Amino acid sequence: MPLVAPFRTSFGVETERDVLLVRAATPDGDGWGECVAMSEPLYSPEYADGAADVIARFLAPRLLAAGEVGPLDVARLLEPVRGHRMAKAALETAVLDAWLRARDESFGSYLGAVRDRVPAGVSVGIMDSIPALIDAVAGYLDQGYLRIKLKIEPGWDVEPVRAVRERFGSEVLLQVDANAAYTLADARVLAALDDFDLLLIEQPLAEDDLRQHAELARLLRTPICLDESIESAKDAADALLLGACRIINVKPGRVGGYLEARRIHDLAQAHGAAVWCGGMLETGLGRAANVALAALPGFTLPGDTSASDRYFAQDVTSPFVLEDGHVAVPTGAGLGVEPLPDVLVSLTTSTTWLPAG
Ligand code: SMG
Ligand code: MG
Repeated sequence: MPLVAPFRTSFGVETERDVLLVRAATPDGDGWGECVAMSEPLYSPEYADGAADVIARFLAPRLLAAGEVGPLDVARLLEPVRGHRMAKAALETAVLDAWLRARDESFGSYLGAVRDRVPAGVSVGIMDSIPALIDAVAGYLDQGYLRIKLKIEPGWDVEPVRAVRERFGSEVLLQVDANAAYTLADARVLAALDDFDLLLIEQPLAEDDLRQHAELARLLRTPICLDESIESAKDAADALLLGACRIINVKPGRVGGYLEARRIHDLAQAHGAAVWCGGMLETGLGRAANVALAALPGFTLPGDTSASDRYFAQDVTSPFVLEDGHVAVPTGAGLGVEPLPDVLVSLTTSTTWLPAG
């Protein structure tokens, strides 16, 4: 799916989204899960073709051999396979969606949503120039986005943040995301961001640098938020207790599914830490579940849950739209959205059916 504009981060440029969808066909009806792995293993080790392979060869066969499988069984059945959380999450989501649709219950209701709409933030890529960045941010603020996240990397950090603060004022909710592009040796540059009253700095150091994040946290006033480092509720507990972060970006794909994501929410709430819902350039299918999750009570910061038109001219589902800076939580059964059949057909490049038995 072509993106409406290139999206540049510290690890690369995305111009299109290579989407892997899982459809669980059950006697009670279908369910859908979107795998958030990117086409290349740059954000994390998983990538879309690899996820399709591990699903077809190792994960789906375990579910298909297990007979009757409910959503609470999936993680346990897939546990012997190491890693591949994004692939596992897509399977669990598809099973959960089919199960909820059969029970006529929505994702939001099942997960424990307490709101019918969620505040929307937007993630703004690294640009070629500061004027181009200012134009992009102005466009998003005009549309009503309630929080701006700037992607940063060494050489594109203090100046763009200063420019956005100077142009749009101190009221704008502003945060940055480094996607692991710095080391502890950059602590002085990162501390210079303290002047700009940011909500948080996301994943400044490498994903396996929990101890270094704890050290960095002592040198900064701006709260550290972890994304790539948190692959499970166990990681979240370690990070919070170590002082490696005060805030967690919850991405269900990164942690193996919505049930583990909810555990991180519960744990963070008990710990008094804020969480927010991240994004992986999802289609409407993944977005529907993310928006439902973001409606849980502990999601106290706006998420990267933008409207469909921030990503795609034509979404796979009917589009999520921004209303008054918010996105509505779907209320229909399961995800509450379906793939539009013609759009799905026109975008599909390959399909693999894995029969039961
Ligand atoms: O879905 O709006 C979105 C993208 C949000 O910045 C975003 N995601 O590290 O948080 C992150 C990145 C990961 C994907 S970048 C291609
Ligand atoms: Mg991030």
